[in-house]
Amino acid sequence: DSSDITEILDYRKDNLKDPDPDLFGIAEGKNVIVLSLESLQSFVINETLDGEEITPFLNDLINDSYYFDNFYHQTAQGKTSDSEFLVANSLFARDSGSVFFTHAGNEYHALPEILKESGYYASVLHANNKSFWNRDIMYDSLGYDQFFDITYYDVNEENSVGWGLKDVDFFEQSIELLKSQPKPYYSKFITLTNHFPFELEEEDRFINEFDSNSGTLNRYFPTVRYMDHALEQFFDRLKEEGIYEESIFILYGDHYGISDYHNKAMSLFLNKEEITDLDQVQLQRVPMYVHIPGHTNNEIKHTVSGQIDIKPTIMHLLGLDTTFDVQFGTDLFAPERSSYAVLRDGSVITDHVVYTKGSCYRKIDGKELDQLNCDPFRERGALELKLSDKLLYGDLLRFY
Ligand code: GP9
Ligand code: MN
Repeated sequence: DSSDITEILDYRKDNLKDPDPDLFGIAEGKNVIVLSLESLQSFVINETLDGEEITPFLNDLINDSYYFDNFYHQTAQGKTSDSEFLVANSLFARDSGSVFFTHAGNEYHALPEILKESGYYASVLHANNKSFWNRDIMYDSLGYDQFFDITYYDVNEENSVGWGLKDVDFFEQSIELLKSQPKPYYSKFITLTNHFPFELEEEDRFINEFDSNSGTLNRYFPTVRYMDHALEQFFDRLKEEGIYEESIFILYGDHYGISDYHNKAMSLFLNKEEITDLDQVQLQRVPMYVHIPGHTNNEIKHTVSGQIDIKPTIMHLLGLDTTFDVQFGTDLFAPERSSYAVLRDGSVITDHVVYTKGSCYRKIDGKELDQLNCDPFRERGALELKLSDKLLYGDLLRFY
């Protein structure tokens, strides 16, 4: 009943963190362009393969962005849709199955809806069937005005590979759709080419495949490189169109692309003897950028964080108060934020320790520690997952 939400509101109140006053409202009235980057993991950033940069554009972008190098995906079986849920609500998605299917009828107070209340137009651009992941239903619940699905794109044999429309063509065809919208807008792009099984045509291969016993990992590098290229072209086009200067950009990897099934090949790439449970957690880091054109105080931020922190971050950048919004994340720029992330399986990461699969590790050297060193963080993680699940399963925002 309605009293159930009190516990959640109390927890939220105790953990509220004030925004950084220098950044609060810095992007007020600007378009927000969110780029959900398919299967992009942090281990490729600033790395080379056969002497070639894997992500040259994304590497350069770090220099004029806030880049978060300890940022984790928090998804489970719902993959892309889980990341969308986390970003829209600052709530956890389900530990199994897909919340987009099971709880599309819930009451939410999601980011698109909130931004609409502030005069924004909210949309998603993604060249797939609208019913995939039950998006057409869920997007209504989250408050989107528009879903530019596959029917808005010209998709044919020549411009498709793997799962569908190639990223370069997707972005190019999206320019007109973007321009058709009222301003300011909040628009999320979901890329597709860097999706398992990472298929690519010869003409789009700008880097070699890796050489290991995993065809999946081998093919991953050329498709990541291709996505990086598509992003570069997209930014160039946005500059040509004058859209770039009037927008801010949030870029993040949606979830892992390479599962632990490929650990042997992964250890070869990473030059490690083996991939430990600690390494496995660290491999769940995904790139996260806040890029504000014209902004100069950029830096690499090491705060441990995750996708659940994106909603409060965007709200504060736009000058919106989050005090009364039910969120389990914290603004990435909040000076008092605790450096901390909990993954959907209950693993917890801080600056110094990682708790995973029942063990507590010291990050710096991988040494297994006494559980006491992780207990407070493990308990906090378990509580947050429990409260978030309670809200989800009880549809508790109905009472708020
Ligand atoms: C499908 C795309 C990929 O529309 O978002 O979904 P995923 O398999 O990554 O969850
Ligand atoms: Mn995905």
